[in-house]
Amino acid sequence: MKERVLQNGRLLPALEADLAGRYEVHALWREADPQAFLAVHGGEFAGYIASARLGIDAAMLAALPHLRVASIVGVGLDAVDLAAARERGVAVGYTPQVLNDCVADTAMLLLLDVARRGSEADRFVRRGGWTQTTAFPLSTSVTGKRLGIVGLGRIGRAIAKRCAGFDMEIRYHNRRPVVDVPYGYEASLEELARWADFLVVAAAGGHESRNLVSAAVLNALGPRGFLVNIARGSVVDETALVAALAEGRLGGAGLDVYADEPNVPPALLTLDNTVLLPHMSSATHETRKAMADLALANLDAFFASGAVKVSAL
Ligand code: 8YV
Repeated sequence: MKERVLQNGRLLPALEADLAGRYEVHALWREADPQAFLAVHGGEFAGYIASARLGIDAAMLAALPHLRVASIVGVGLDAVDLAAARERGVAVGYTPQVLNDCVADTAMLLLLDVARRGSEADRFVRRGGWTQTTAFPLSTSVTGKRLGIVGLGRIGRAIAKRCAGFDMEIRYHNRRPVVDVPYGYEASLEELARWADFLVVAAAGGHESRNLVSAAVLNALGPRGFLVNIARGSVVDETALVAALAEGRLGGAGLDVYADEPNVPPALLTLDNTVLLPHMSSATHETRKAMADLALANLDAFFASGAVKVSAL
């Protein structure tokens, strides 16, 4: 008999097809009233799968009383109630490592774009600006500049490696210093921002890092500094960020993530010193396939052996 798996939200079509081949999958997103469905059928599922964006919260765990395993497609666990899963004895798999390079590449895309005014220049050419005015304004060099990394985890390190190739001087802020890296540790995020030309946010989301990049940090980064965020919108005080950009207290921002996705603060849309992406840092064919394969392997391993391949607990 095939195990019953609840699928919350759309997934990559190839992953949906693989899941359907192995499990009896029910697509919760097809239900007109998901709560009513769960009230009647919640007890039928042993497995659950969702993107990191949807995760699994305490209410969902409670609605699935016989759940044994949750497979999260992604690395960020801010939408996963790990304590509640642990308490209920639910195994949680996720997909770290396989997306490090792709997310770090996106950090570089944003860093280079916002500094060199790439997207702004593209808009300038498209609206015929080149033929009407003498020159596009100068941009800011990247090579040899100072990079501050907020959160030197797996992705932060991949960003550092890339920036080292641009001869950048690298320092980082973490809750604790990392022992095996050649980069300087800065205990105060505000000091790191004061020192840095570019501040790249790669810290995990969740309540512990909420608004870590505060108004004071943004002011310290200053009118010639640039912020890049490929982590979670919640790590940055978004109201303070919008104000700092609008008032010229911050040089620019390259953002892939926002506090209330998919809603981007309207003020950001009107500013030329922002580069705005739709939370797509892991969204390449190659990386999404690797994430899908690992998410599937986590479910398969659990049902075969009682343990996921890569556990988040
Ligand atoms: C995706 C992500 O948004 O891995 C994460 O934590 O934020 C992204 O890779 C995603 O959840 C893919 O399913």
